[in-house]
Amino acid sequence: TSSGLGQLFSKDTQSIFFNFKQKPVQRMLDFDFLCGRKTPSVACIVQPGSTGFQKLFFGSEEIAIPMYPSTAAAARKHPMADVFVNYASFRSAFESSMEALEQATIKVVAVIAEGVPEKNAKQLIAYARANNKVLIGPATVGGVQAGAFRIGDTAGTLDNIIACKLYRPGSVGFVSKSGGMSNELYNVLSRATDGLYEGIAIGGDSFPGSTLSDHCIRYQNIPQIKMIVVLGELGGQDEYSLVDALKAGKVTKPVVAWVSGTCAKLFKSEVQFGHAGARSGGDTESAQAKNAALREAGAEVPDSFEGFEGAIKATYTRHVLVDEGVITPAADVDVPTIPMDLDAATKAGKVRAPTHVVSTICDDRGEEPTYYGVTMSELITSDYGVGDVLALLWFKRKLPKYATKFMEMCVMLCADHGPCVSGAHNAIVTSRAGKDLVSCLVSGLLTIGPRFGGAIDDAARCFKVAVEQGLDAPTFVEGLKKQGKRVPGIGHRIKSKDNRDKRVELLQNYARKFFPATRYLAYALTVEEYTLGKAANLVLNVDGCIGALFLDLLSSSGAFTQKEMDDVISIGYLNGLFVLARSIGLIGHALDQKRLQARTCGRGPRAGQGGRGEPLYRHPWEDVLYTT
Ligand code: Q5B
Repeated sequence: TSSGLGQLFSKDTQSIFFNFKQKPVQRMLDFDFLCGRKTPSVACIVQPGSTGFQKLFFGSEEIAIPMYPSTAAAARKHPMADVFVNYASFRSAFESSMEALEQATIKVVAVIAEGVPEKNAKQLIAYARANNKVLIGPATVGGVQAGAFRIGDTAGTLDNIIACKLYRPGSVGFVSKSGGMSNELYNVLSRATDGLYEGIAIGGDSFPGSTLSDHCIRYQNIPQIKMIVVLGELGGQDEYSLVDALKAGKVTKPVVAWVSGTCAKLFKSEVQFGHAGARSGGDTESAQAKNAALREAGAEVPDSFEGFEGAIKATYTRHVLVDEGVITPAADVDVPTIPMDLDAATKAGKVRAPTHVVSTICDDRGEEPTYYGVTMSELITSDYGVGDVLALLWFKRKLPKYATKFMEMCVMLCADHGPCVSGAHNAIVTSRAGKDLVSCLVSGLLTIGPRFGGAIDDAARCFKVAVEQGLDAPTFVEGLKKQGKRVPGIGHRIKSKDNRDKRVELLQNYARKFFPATRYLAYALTVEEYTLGKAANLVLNVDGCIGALFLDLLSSSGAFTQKEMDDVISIGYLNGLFVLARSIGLIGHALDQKRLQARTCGRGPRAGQGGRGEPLYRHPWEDVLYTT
């Protein structure tokens, strides 16, 4: 048993923290700093499947705490860390605690999870006792040695810790079942005595890893503890082991005790309080019976919880300790100020910091995300389409249905134009090089530019200026020629006067039917008429058509001011339509290559390339003119 044990913790104690939770680890480190510890009390973190480190604060300094995938690895690297703080869920608390108990270097295991099956708790208890280890919990907040070491969230906020003077040791050993009530009692002890030396919450389960008497007997062995305070509760028989220890003289230091739950007698039927073990059972399990037994065994037991503080104070001062010189009350020390986390300080209105990012198009913080104020539910129930989403996220407004339908048409018609265009070719070559989908997509997208697919914005810019300046087509085209520039939106590698681009025809027809005006399109067609006089392939291409029609949409829909229209064109929104659309096709081409089964290629079987999909692409020598 742990009865032969004394101190569990010191100012040098280090722990292994299982299942990283940022807040409790940071709280342990903040406590360290408050106590003036030189080393952090968390030596490392165990996070199954992870390695590396976690960044946390030790005072105002940022430190990196190493992370290991298993407790065995952590214990090997940190043999001095003899406390295991287990924040695993109730589902994995048993396995992880057992693994910790099996490590020779780990002496104390605190299991925070509630709801650990009693069968598993009993196995852990049996193993711990057989191996002279201390198990705290399950269902515990943990424990604290004032001025030295804190388990997880024990004792609550830093304000509470400072108010209760837990940053320096007092003379009282405290043990309770409840973690929440421990906080209350640390407060009481700071008022009624020179404060806590060590406090343990054994947890509220029916089978706690260590018992009230285990810790009282341990406190008997710790010279700095001059008196013991115990807070039990109804249910179970644990308090009777303390009665026995008192009667057997194993605990001779003054004990002030109270067993809460006396009100259970007022209920006609059995009652269960917050803890799994806190239910009124047989008579001996009642708070009244246990209080009487403790009183009879020599503990100081008040008549009610209200009298508890008075009883503690009386024992501390008059009856036993200060008056008889057993205790020289602990002197107070200055506590360092722990810098507040920026988050907390901001929430409390104590600091203001400029934001680094501004976002005006969406919000994902509320109950449901919104696109420019429109909730996901509205998007779905009101039959919005991709064009409406583009209107909200790109143009920050709702647009009429004919406009959003037009954008959807652009996306649909530009989604693909065969495997031979530069974007698709790149995606195919990349896919055949065994690269991942995103690499294939990106390599294809990177070909989009002034020659391929990315001429929409420039076409819109040029047609806009030409119309605003009243330039006729010849002046416009020849003006660009003088500058050595091609007309954006004009010309195609395979389309021509006699082989028209169906996409351009479909878009024009739609706009003529639904747009309030199509004067920019009309202008672009005069340009086409002129350039076709030079060469048959100098047609208005899909980029030029979309550019001209978007000018019509912006200027005639009534949804944009002149300034907004100017912004859309000068910023360059419109190539986005081609990028978005062609991503669909590029992904298709990349997947297509990967899906194709291994086959025999021109130069014999595809040996040594492994896996499915088309083989690595190599351009044929015959197709290269070597001129070196
Ligand atoms: N010339 C598109 O040229 C292409 C001229 C011109 C004045 C022009 C060319 C061009 C402007 C950019 C543009 C979007 C490179 C095209 C698209 C998406 C796609 C693609 C697909 C899909 C084709 C021959 C003679 C030369 C040139 C002159 C050519 N264009 N003059 N203005 N715009 N257009 N891009 O056929 O005197 O002999 O020196 O840059 O709008 O990308 O399907 O493939 O969906 O994926 O290679 O539809 O037009 O002609 O370069 O041999 O030039 O015509 O100056 O004159 P070509 P080149 P000269 S849509």
